Amino acid sequence: MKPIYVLNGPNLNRLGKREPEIYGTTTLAEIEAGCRDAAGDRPVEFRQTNSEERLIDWVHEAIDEGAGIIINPAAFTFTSLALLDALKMFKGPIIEFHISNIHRREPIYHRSYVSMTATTVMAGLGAEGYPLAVRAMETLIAREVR
Ligand code: DHK
Repeated sequence: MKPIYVLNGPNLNRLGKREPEIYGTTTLAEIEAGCRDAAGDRPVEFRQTNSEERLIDWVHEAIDEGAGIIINPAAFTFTSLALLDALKMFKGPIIEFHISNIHRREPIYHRSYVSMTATTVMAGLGAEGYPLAVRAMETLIAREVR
């Protein structure tokens, strides 16, 4: 069974302490545990980086090895054409995930490059939304949706 890649971008390693009024107090380790629990038998590659290059390298890896990508690109959502170009090459379903509702925040957080290729977008559910994204991904994989 091919793994689901759960990829997290810059500053998300600070979850738990970072702007709790926006991102809550759940840590990335707790989010990872929730994703693995929700995935059941499905293998999960759960990663975080503050590096755009590394994030793109993991998307390339998922192109060859993965069944689906759940990605919280964080600030790269609004800046990286390179990340968009990488995701465009992925043949499986892509869930763009944001802990906060980016559309209810400052205008700089409104225009997502990733949304131009993502299968679907989940935003504003808090950290508790990650396991829901894993379950949603399983249905997208079963339906072979891109
Ligand atoms: C996380 C970030 O780091 C911000 O740059 C995004 C996103 C929102 C989140 O809600 O998970 O704007």
